[in-house]
Amino acid sequence: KVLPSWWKEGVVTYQVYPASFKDDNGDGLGDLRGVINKLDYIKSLGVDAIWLSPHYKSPRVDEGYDISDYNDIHEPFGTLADCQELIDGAHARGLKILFDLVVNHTSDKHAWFEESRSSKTNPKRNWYFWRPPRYIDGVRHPPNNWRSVFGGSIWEWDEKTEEYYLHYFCVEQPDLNWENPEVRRAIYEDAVVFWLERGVDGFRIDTVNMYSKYLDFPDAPVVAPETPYQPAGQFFTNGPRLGEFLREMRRETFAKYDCFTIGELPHTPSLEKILSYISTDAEALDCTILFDVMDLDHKGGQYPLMACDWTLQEFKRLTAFAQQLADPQNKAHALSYIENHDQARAITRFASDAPEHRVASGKLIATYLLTLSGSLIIYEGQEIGMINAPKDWDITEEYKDVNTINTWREIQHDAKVQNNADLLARGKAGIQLTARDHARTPMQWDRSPNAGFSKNSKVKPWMRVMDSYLEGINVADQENDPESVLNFYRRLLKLRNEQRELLVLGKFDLVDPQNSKTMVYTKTSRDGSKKALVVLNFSSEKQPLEIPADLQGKPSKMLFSTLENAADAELAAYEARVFVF
Ligand code: TEU
Repeated sequence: KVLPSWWKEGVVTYQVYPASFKDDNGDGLGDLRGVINKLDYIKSLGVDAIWLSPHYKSPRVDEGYDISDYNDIHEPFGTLADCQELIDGAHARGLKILFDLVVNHTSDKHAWFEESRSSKTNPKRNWYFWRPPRYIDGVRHPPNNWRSVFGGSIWEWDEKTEEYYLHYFCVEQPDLNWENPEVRRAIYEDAVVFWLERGVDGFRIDTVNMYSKYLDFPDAPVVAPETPYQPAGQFFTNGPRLGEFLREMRRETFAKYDCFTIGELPHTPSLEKILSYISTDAEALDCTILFDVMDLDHKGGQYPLMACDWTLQEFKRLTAFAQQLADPQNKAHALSYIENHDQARAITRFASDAPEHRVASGKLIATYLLTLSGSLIIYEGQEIGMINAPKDWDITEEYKDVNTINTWREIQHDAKVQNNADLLARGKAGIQLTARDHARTPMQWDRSPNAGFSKNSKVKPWMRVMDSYLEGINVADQENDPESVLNFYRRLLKLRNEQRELLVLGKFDLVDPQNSKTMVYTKTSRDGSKKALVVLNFSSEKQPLEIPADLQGKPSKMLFSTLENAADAELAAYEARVFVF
């Protein structure tokens, strides 16, 4: 049966991170009632859908990506009834709503795992991966040398049953055994169909390419000889049975509903591989979250959050790569984003958060994202130009993410052992630039205490609020300012709809791949009759405006500039302009 598909021509989704969006009950943690009360605000932006990061029952070791019951709500966030009200409230406003599907792993407090770990003969023992130790010179070692995403071995020793269990992420996030058909059935029923039946319009699917494991768990090559565990992202992803699992999940669940699926595909650089999951022929996923642009400033290396130099040329090349997915001949669907709950703020990373450049940078980032073809995700706070936490925040005191805490502990330890002050300084700088915490500070609503995040002005929010709410980075101030980043997002989203042919569906072509200061591209309508020219100055210096040769002399109109008085042949610092031909 062919169902109508609301997302096929591209939709804009607003991501809500429930812990940090709006605290209605005054306990210092955001909640579902807070989201419900802000539905009109979300609608006013001009987006089509909401993606809600996990709100399920969870010990929140990894902020809800460790789920202990797929059919219940994290108590401080609200109840099942609140959740239904949120789904219905979104629908009443013409918004679709996507939930987060986290089924590579559960929490160690999930009833399935508690049974699994209870004895070697428990019927759920093989719902997770259990392995005996390997002994080297009589000493007990984990079955292989892979390093977990958040540090340490991927194997955790269980005293009671004397075996190791597998966890790619935290110790508290054991990996489910997708090889077992009973497990797959339970996942489909509990985590997927349960919510589709309640009206959810689809899922953003967490770490979707980790379901199928390389069951022999070979050792990874040693790239960091001074530590016992080695980065193994390549081995975590795209295992032999992945395509089969994804097709089965779609057949058994998604295909029966008119829903949209966005799957995270880390460590998947080849177009062919990506298309094997998301082309319409693949019948697996609808589109993907890629990581290449986001990893640019902290890729690889021994410590996860260590920053590295990046170039605008690479940024452009990777954007162009991802935009190929919007090309009809690939029979796929493109999805772009530049922020989410795992990413520090884009203004700080890719433009400038200096007070004199912030607003321009926020509009530059908006112009970049909102002129890309396909679907988009905008992350809460991005629309008001939120920036990274200030450098004077104490890491141990203010940063909460398990990834940051573990990484910082490791760096401090290694720096001490090696008497290496440079390592410590680089580690700190990396965290200040790229830690996930920067995206997780409370949303800045107005100028009242705690930026209006909590109903209770006396409460200490679960994460510190950034003082930048007093410097104009808050919703209320920006509502009243026609030139604010917030109103710019609104205008540009409207323009994107008016110019769908070019901005949503057009063919993307880079004009100046080698230029290290500006990013220039054209968007061509599918019938070839119209073109948009997007010009972005990613530098703090003026740059010449260069119209590509084939467009020179053709009649054109400037759709907008992010600057009030755009000078003809010169781009101001961080200015963005869009023309149509
Ligand atoms: O993240 C997927 C992922 O691959 C991470 O390794 C990501 O690169 C990392 O967060 C960077 O520090 C997803 C979720 O988005 C993330 O919040 C979860 O922590 C993770 O899965 C485990 O569920």
